[in-house]
Amino acid sequence: MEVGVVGKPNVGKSTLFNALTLLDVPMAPYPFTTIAPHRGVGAVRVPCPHTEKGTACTPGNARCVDGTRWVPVSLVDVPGLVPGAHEGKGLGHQFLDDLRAADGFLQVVDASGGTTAEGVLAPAGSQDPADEVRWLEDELVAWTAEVLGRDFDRSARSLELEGGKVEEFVHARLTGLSIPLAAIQQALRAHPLDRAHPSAWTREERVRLARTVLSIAKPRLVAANKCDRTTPASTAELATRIDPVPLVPTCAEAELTLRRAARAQLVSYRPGDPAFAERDPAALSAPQRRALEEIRQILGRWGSTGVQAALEAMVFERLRQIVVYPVEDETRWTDSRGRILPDALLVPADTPARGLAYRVHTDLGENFIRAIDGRTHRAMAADHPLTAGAVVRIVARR
Ligand SMILES: Nc1nc2c(ncn2[C@@H]2O[C@H](COP(=O)(O)OP(=O)(O)OP(=O)(O)O)[C@@H](O)[C@H]2O)c(=O)[nH]1
Ligand SMILES: [Mg+2]
Repeated sequence: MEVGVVGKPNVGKSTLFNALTLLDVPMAPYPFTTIAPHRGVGAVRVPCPHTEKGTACTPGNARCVDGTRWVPVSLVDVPGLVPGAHEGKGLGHQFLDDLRAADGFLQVVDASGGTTAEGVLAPAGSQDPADEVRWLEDELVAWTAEVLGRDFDRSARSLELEGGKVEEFVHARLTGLSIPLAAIQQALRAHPLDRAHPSAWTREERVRLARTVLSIAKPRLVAANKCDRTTPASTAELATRIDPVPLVPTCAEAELTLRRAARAQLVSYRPGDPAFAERDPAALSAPQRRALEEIRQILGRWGSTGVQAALEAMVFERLRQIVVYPVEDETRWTDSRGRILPDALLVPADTPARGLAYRVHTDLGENFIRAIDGRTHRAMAADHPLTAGAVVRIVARR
């Protein structure tokens, strides 16, 4: 699973990415600071089931802090996108190709309306952030339609001659964009297209199809960034205007400052917290104290910096992921080496038990007999849908 951080230049994508990953990719107040994609790992929070057992866990892939598991999520920060990117404007094509593997897009906008479409700073309120939500979708659609349209007529005619399923044909055209076949089936059902004759589809019909495929397969969420320069009322109003794309107000700069200050042991702060505390006020310089005071006011007004909330809304609500815990002993919740709840895995909600088995190891999936619920100790069939926080033992033939 990978989340793409996208948007026009100079809105704070890299700042948000650095805050989530604690990496150090360049950030600057001008467009095209980022010229190549950066990949990193953030984390989302879930309550750790070890608290139900009253014993500590032995986390492997996802650390556990005070009963909260921080489950890793891959992120990619890409260069800013400008209108016309699908035709190669800005860093267009290269950028779009770097997003092929992304399962969803976290679009960062300058909610204060102080950045032009090309990423040049402008007076606050002079630009409408709703515009960039619209044209970014249009760019992504145009790019998808272009990928779909490559060699379309010739291959459509050969499909018509040789026979074959139209959804598989569309799926094959979009290979590499990691779009599940089910999403294409769903999109095709929503369109009155002549399924037997794709060669007769017009360009406009292909663009409409691409738009539906994207809306199903690549959910978006808007991070209304630079919220330190806006008000809750104007952000709420923006949210209604970009509906149905959901919005979370963020202040990436504040989150980055807090996480770095926490790393340097200057403050106690956990990502997503509504507050922080200076560890040793006497150790702070006057500018540091002023910066922290400003951040305290932002937290007071917004409840949090919103950065962690935005990633979690993306992963849990938009991408409908849940965290599950495969174990080998369903009573003690341990693996073969006695480690308690070693793995916390993100999987799509309602993943069948056998799907989790495959995720752990192909052999486990292929030799699946049944799964056992670690709480009720009941057996689950292969197609039993898993729910959030499930502790599951997979029983397989050896
Ligand atoms: N006021 C305010 N400024 C911010 C915030 N987040 C980022 N910035 C500033 O916005 C400018 C651009 O930040 P970047 O993270 O480099 O933006 P980007 O979207 O990655 O830009 P490109 O890579 O050029 O596309 C920097 O000067 C940041 O300090 C925020 O929440 N509030
Ligand atoms: Mg950048």
